[in-house]
Amino acid sequence: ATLLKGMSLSDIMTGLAASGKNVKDMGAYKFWQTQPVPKFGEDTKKVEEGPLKKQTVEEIDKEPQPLVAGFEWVTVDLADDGEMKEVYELLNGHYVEDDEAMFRFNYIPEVLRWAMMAPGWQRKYHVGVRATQSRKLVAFISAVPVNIRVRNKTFATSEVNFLCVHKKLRGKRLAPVLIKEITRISNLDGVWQGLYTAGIVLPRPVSTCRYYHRSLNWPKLHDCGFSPLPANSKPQYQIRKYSLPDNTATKGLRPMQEKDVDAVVSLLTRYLAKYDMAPEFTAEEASHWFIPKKDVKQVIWSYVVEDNDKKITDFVSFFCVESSIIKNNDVLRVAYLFYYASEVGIPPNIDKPALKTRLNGLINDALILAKRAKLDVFNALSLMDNGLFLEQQKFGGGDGQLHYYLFNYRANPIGGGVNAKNQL
Ligand code: MYA
Repeated sequence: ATLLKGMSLSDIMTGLAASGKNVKDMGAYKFWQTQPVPKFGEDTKKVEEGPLKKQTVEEIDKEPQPLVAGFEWVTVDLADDGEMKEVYELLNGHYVEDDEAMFRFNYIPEVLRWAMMAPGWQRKYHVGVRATQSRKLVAFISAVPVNIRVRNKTFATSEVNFLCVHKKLRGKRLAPVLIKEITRISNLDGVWQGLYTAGIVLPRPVSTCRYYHRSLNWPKLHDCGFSPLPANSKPQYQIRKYSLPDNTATKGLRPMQEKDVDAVVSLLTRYLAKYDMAPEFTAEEASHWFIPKKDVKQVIWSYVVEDNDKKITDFVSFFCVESSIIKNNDVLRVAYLFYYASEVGIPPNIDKPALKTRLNGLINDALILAKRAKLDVFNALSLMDNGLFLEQQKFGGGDGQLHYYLFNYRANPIGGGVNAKNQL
């Protein structure tokens, strides 16, 4: 999973992946068929949206399920540098890889702190499994609270991320036990819905996006095998194609500061209103997710455009997650487009040509700023209004997909063409 992104539909989403290459027959999902999630093949007509299963806190087990002999549950203290290092090392060695095992996410402690210690975080949601004898951390799962709006209903969720089982313990059905434990902990807090993303197909995505990539440092991407040299091209043509100006062009663009938080929340809330699924940000959350922490390695970059009347008219943000290049011990510094908004794109008065021009300007500036921050490639998904700039900004379609899931919530598909209201 990647972090919660601009989780919203657009007119360019690729549709549901119910026929994707790695879909199993429903009966083969031995665990997922027991869980409150929609199944493949059901609900082909429009459904009433809402929870699938209703329970009360009294019905929930007060203790975790026992683990197999030799292993025990722990809560991990991410405020402790030693324990943070253990989580970092588990993920660095065993977390998500691409299909060809060339790259593996390298979530550094600064990013893990940003992702898992967001407003409302609680230590009990940082769940680990240790080998009783050696004390080694061998599995992990986490969640943070997120309020999510699906069409006109907003509800509390646990956003689950960083599910990881040590390579030597794979295939032993430990993942379902971790998922049930994070569900139990959420339920005891009165949280009944979950939100998560994964590269694999599970029953059943509410939406599916494709990854797009824009080179910032073509020679490095070529050397590590990320970007092939196209037929009939030469390295210098690729370098020229992806070259960028030294300076940004949008008048009034500057780094977002704490004093901008309320204006950004207002702008973003009004902008996200056009999508069928989006998180709701409080000022505290916006400050956490968008403003870089002092004195630590920067993980988030956020910019606003301030006009002559000191009004904030636009916002754009991206974050960095490294990937280890497995063959040579180097890392790729990967930018991910995060949230953005513009006054010209707010319903019901969207000026689509003006929005297209504005977003192309803002994203081009984001590319320049990411390059200046020494990031190697800029990723974006097929969501929000990204279709208005991906091609013009020289993003190319990747082979990765990201599936979005809701736990214990029945929802109609969110994606292009499904609901005319979603189309710009
Ligand atoms: S997505 C990132 C997941 N992590 C990785 O891909 C890292 C590398 N891989 C591993 O560490 C392991 O392969 C994992 C599976 C841990 C993924 N999401 O224990 P097993 C099902 C959900 O024998 P292992 C992220 O972090 C699989 O279909 N289920 O398998 C978001 C099968 O079930 P079924 C998954 O390979 C996580 C069962 O597990 C995933 O040893 C959101 C096999 O178990 C997956 N990514 O371990 C979790 N991968 O038989 C759900 C496999 O039915 C949260 N499986 O096919 C739900 C909401 C909960 C909160 C609710 C609040 C109310």
